[in-house]
Amino acid sequence: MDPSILVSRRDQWAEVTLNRPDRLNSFNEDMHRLLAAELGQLALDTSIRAVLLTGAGRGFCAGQDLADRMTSGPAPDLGATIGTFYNPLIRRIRGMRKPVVCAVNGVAAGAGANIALACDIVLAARSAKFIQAFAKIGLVPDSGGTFFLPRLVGDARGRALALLGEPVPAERAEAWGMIWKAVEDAELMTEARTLTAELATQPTQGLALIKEAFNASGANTLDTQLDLERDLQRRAGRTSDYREGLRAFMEKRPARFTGEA
Ligand code: T3D
Repeated sequence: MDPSILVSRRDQWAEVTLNRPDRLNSFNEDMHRLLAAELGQLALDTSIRAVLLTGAGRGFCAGQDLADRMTSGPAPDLGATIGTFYNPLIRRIRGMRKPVVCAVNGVAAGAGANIALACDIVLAARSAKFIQAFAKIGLVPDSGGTFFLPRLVGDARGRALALLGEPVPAERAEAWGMIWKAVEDAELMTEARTLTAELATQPTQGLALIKEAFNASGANTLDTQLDLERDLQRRAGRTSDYREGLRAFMEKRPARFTGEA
């Protein structure tokens, strides 16, 4: 049987594919464990400077595999799976000290939608759609949905999407600021790979500090955020990539960033 997570290492970046296409890449425990292990390795691997996440087949991810929840016994503790698998996944993506690009190749539903929204830059095929499917089965948006949605699209839209479970087509997701860009289906992977490869040549430490600033911004006051920016800039200013960026600018040549601290 094919592994439920595929990892392909390219030139300084890696492509991670959710690979249970017959179930629209919905998550079971095995897939969670594999993804956690692979992302953990990629996070530590300094030769990998950007990560692309996508799905195999016609969908990106339909969230939890609901077939695994059909039991005749006592109700499973969903809080336990959220705490064990989904929350660490979202923290892993947000906390990864390199950019994570998501190529949403088809429907992204339930936790699948919010895993996409947790990524740093989201591209979606024009035919893709985002569905907060939780309410339709009596659940609550998880995997950061109630955090990301109001911040990305505002409370009115976020709330309605969560309560109604209405699909948001990729073009509307772009227009609402939920994602970076909707692209032609046939161009999605080329565009996503080009973007990820480009990010992998950039000042990786500086990009990690930018992530850190944005991650903290939602909970900070302006004063706290200004102080954080000062501290992060101090760290950025000590990197070799900053020195290279300066030199390249002055010498009117393209910078050669190494991504080293
Ligand atoms: O449980 C916990 O641990 C708590 C955590 C929860 C996190 C969550 O994500 S809860 C939300 C779970 N997801 C959903 O509720 C979405 C369910 N799926 C759908 O609503 C629809 O499938 C889609 C809107 C995503 C796509 O619709 P469509 O018409 O394009 O495809 P389809 O025919 O419904 O699905 C294709 C196949 O995938 C189908 O199997 P079949 O009939 O060909 O054998 C379908 O059953 C299967 N599939 C789709 N989603 C899931 C799934 N199988 C298991 N689990 C799924 N989530």
